[in-house]
Amino acid sequence: MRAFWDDRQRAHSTAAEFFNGKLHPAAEHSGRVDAILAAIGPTETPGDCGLEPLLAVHSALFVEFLQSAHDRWLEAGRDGDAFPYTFPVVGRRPLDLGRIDALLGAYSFDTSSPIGPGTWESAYWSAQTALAALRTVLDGERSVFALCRPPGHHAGPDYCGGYSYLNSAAICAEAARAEGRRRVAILDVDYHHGNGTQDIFAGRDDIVFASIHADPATDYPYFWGHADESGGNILNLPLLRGTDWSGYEPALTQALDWIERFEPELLVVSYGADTHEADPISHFKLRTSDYALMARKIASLGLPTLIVMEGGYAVDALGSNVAEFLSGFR
Ligand code: SP5
Ligand code: ZN
Repeated sequence: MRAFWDDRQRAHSTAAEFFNGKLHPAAEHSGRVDAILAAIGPTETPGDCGLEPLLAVHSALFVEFLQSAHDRWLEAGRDGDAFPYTFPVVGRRPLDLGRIDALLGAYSFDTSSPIGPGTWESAYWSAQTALAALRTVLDGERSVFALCRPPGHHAGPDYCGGYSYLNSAAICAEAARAEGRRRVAILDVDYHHGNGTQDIFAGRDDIVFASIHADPATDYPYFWGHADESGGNILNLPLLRGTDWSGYEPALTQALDWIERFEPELLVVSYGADTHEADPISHFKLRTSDYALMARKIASLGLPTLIVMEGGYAVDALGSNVAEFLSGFR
């Protein structure tokens, strides 16, 4: 399968994330990519589609924030990565000026996505990687892999979080609409609910979003992904911790049937390998060989398919998990 990747996606190299009352080494690091590249063979470098497709999904103020946040952090006399600490739970004022701490809180929903000196560069090229892969699918390739990193599905119209800054899957779904594909489906099989993608597309009649993920009653991102958020163009299928392939497969069947009834012209898959049994921050029990089964079921829809990399933190298993998934599309 053709695959896209850009080395500028390595520039994002934040040291830590904050949860359970302390800093932990960042789970989302470029070692993940080394494992995947070693397992999937050669990749192609994307061209540059510019800011326009990004701005079709994300607000201009948010994009300006991502571009300038770390410089403003340094100008404020700080060092290291820019971290939010004040969150406006009662509503956000439109912030185009002002203190970096206010901006960080206004445009983030958690403390797992600090902004370092290379964050914008990597997020930008992660999105461009996805757009380049999309181009080849629109031009007739059956299925193509975009090795996106940092991931994207937690990033909303004007917020980052969950290691995500720009929502590559959403950017591609919207770009495909702009290119004349009338109906686009997004299937999110990362362990965590794709809250950003849901927020970007809720209420649309031309783009549908189906997500299979850990029940937000027990798992991040907690405030999105509950079954009762389903309706219209959204389908959420939360599953209990401990779910293995026997529990996962029926949910996948349900999601694929739902997608098929929509008769999409393109499928975008947000693929996270953090459903694997060895994942250090997740609690499903999928095995490496299950990813080929998952992929074969998805491929049986017979749709042009763009595969976008999201999470997956068991680095030792990550290369095989991704390769196994891609093998199911052959
Ligand atoms: C793209 C993606 O997979 N983002 C996931 C972000 C999850 N960050 C929340 C980390 C909280 C982890 N709690 C872990 C407990 C480990 N025992
Ligand atoms: Zn995840």
